[in-house]
Amino acid sequence: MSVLLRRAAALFVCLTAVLFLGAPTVSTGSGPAFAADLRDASPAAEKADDEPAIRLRFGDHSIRSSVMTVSVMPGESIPLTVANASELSVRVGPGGGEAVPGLGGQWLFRAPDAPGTTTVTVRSPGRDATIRLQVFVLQPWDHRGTSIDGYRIGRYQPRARRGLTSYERPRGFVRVTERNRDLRVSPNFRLSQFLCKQGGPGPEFALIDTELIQALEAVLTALRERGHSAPTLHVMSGFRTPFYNRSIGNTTVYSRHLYGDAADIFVDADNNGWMDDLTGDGRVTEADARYLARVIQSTLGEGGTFEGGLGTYGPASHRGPFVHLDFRGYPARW
Ligand SMILES: [Ca+2]
Repeated sequence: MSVLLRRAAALFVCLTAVLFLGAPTVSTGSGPAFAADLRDASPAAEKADDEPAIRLRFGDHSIRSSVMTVSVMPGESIPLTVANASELSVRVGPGGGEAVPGLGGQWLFRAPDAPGTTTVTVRSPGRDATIRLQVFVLQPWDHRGTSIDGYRIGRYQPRARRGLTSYERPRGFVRVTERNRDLRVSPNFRLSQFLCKQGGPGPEFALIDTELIQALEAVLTALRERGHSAPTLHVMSGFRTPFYNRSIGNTTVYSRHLYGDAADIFVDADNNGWMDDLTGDGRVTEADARYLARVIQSTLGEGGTFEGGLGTYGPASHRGPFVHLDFRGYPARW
């Protein structure tokens, strides 16, 4: 997102917060009815199996799965709207936070003041639809020092590449615990699939990006439509701390893995730890990675409109072919 867009979004959040001042503080209930919405007329045939019948916006994100993850800062207020349902129930917890109904069918979610994990469940009885948001309340970090609670983070570049907000230093991290590490972050993915490989004896920290997870779900659906019945995608590498990224020999200081919106993936329906033969030619080569990249490209944006990174890699001695996907904010192909 451009700086201008980001400022507009910030202004919107401020204005929304003003609208909500003085609203009653409740965690459940029904929002006011929406005016008729032209977008209601979109054909149902475009919907994927997992796609819910209500269109939920949580801050900047349009939520496209019945289960999705979002990350927020402690105490942060995020506007929440559903464009095509009048009767809504919004439930928060048990990890804390609250949801307040406001004007024009909007709700305002206020995150708990302490880092941790909570949920927001939005239900429309009229449309028989439910969306559950897994909310990670990030542990704030000011980038002084190089570790949090003994977990090595390393250093992020203080200057955002190209001035893009996507390259600004993370405001905080998901604190990974035994309780949340296997949480389902979407219908077909778990938090544990995206954690940094550095591990450690103490607490771990991570970043997980909503748009990345939504894209992986969409790609999985597209693969299934093409007859590849994988239960999930194998994530070879998701989040990496700058410390870990350096330790495995990477010299790039702006890798999208550091920002939590990159994944190195392959299709592994037979679960043998290696890319499947997607092209059906009896061999597993870079052509299979290119097949996957084409599916990703056509799912995320025809004609090169996808504003992210997409690259293929052929097999090496210790691993098979794979595809790198990220949400850097501008198109890059290799
Ligand atoms: Ca092949």
